[in-house]
Amino acid sequence: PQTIYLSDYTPPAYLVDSVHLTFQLAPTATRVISKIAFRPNPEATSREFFLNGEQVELIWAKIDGAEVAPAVSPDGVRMDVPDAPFVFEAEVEISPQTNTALEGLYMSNGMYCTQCEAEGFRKITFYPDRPDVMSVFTVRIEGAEPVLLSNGNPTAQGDGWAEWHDPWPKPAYLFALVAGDLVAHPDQFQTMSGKDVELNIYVRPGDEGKCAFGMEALKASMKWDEDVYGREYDLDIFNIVAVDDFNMGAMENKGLNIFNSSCVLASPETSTDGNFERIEAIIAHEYFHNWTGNRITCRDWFQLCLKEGLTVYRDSQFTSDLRSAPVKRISDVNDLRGRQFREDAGPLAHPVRPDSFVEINNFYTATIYEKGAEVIGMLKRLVGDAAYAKALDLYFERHDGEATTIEAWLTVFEDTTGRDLSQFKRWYEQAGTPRLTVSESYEAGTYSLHFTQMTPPTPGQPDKAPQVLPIAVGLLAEDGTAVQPTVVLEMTKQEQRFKFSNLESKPIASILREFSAPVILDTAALPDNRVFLLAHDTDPFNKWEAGQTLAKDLLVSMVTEGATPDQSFLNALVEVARDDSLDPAFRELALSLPIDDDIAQAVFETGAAPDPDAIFTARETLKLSIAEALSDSLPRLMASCQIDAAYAPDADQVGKRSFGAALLNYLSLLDGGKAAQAQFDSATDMTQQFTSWLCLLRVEKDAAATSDFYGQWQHDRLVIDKWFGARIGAASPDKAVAMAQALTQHPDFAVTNPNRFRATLGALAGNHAGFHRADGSGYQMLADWLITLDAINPQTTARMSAAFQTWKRYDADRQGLIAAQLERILATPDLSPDTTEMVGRILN
Ligand code: DPP
Ligand code: ZN
Repeated sequence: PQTIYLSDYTPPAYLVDSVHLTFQLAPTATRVISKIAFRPNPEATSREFFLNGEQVELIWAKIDGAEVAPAVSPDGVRMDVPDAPFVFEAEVEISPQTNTALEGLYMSNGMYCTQCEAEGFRKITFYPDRPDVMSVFTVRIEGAEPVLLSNGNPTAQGDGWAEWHDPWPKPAYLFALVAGDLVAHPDQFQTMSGKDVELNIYVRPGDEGKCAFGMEALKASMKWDEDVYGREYDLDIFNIVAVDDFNMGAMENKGLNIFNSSCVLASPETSTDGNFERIEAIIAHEYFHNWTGNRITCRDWFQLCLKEGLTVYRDSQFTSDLRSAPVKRISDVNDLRGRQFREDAGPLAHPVRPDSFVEINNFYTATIYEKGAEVIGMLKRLVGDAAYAKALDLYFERHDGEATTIEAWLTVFEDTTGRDLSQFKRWYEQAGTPRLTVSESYEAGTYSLHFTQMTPPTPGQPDKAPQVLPIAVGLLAEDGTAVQPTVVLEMTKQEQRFKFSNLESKPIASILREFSAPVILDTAALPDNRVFLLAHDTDPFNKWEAGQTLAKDLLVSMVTEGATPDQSFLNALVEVARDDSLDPAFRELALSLPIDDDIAQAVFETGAAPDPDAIFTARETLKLSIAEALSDSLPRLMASCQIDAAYAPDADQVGKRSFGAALLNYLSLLDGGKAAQAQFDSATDMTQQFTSWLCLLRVEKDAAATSDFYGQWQHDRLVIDKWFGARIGAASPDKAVAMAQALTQHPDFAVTNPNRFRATLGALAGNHAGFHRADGSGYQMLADWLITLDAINPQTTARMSAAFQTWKRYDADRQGLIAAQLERILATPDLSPDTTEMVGRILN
């Protein structure tokens, strides 16, 4: 496999003015006839004419009507062309039915669908498959399927055919086609300028009842993007299609979004509150791409964060506006630390804008998405809300219709604010999570905070320069009143001191409020005020953070020093749980302990090798202590979570149910699952049913509930994914591998379905102590299945191999066992470039 470098970018040799495609659909012999109008690119440095094409059989090709015989290689075709505009035509044959990689045109349950990002279009026909070649597409589909869809607006249709025209120039990665026996859930939306847009969610017959929530989320997204960013929808129709076999969550193809069915189908009976929230966020995300991604796209794949970081940032703003901003911020930071900090700390660390890649599919990462969004949040914090809004207006005005770069994005902010963002740009260029150390001093009414920043080396980047850090700080008095409301300190040097004067007494600092920069904050040199901050901080994020770091430090000392749960921490936690002035959703987050993987990382950072069993035991012990400390309050608190209204996945109800589930979890440790069984038996929505079943699984009182759950839901593949995942995820460490083994033998297991594969093998990798069994059986099982899957679906295999990225934190025996499995994967004949790149990076 070949490495591609950002520094090697050159403009395309030829540009495309229009594309006409005709699809004659047939499962193993689809014909694609293309007619593409090319013209030489005046900015090009070469006149070589090369069209990408993989697993595409050329039938014939013509230039300006005359048949030609191009040089065909496994990755495309080359030929001589006129030094003037010309028309290239070709007919090719492809086999959607046997396309199990799910890239290009493939079949899922008898329906045709596509996935072209990043480089799937080259598996459909010969084309300059790069995002900086944008063109207008006209598509004719011939097929027996009742529903035939493509991008843009429908222009004509008849029996067995349909034509579509997309007036907006787009790169090939945004092309989409769907054909199948589908039913529509229709609606409409009137845009801010009064245009009517037809909306549809297309699903397989039987799923019609699961579309209403997604449709409401779509309309809310359309309205929000008008209200907040002034962005209006630009076609007559917007279609969403649900597909069962899909590598990603969803795809923002112009006017025809294709969704993993798990990310759009929802009903109260089959979906949890968490599913509803995720669906709402993903629908918004894909819709928001219409402007940030489609109208303005990326020049090359190194610029992926240009659309993904910004669109994640926008969807997080949307969720914060619709639901609770503090709750959203806390869950985003949890996710960032769990996935992105992990990536940044290991062999897969890469900058938000990478300098090189082998397989771009391996760079749809937490760094590009989540850290990419954090960088935008920091930029907004530094320039202020008004300047951010002005800069975004300018961005849309200046770059509409272009394929552009991070440089162009930053220039918009420089032109709007007059700021020099050259140092800020390091956030895009330097990998690794900065460590921020703070100490304090107080003298004669002046309080100083002294910060030092340091970013550790990452692969290929031994030395790091200081980054711009917006550090939000507030000061509190001993009685909890605010003496200094939140201010943003702008740190630019490696070491910097900030002063607050005219104070009456020494204050207590609340640092990095709202998690104002994605750094690891070390407060060891400050007095330990965390119990105070947990009780008094007015910043919800830091209030939660105080409790989390207390819990994490306690768990680490339980693991490494045999400490026992600390009474002052337990009392403080109970106080928060009992504080009815706090949002129940916040109280649930405060009561949640760090997951085993976080504790393992924290143990590793003390210089010790984490013992997975000891971590599991410590966490169980602390849970029981919290349960006992809470026991007197449980009846009242659980009663306060009762909901009398009909089920709705709104913030208010969700908060009560999630707090109620946390309380039920603790109660199960005391009553052996009695209350959980009662809730399971009477549950009328999936959230209540699933959360009570999880409690039963954890106290191993699950046998009857597990078979009832399966019996009730065996016809519903999305619920059965939960059934697979929960049984493996909640299995005790000594049983997780055996459970996963048993479930891969289950008739409902399917290696070809990414959702089911992730629900099974992903759940094994997520069961920390189970996966890291000392005998290596967890490692071996995952490696076996990754080898099997690689021949079927390289993209999902490569992504899931990241489960091994933390291997160097463990003891020498475990490292040896993991390395042996990674070597075994790498030695597999015909291993895909995707998996070769990932496993190779993890090993080195
Ligand atoms: N579909 C993926 C996303 O929306 C890749 N663009 O993030
Ligand atoms: Zn996206």
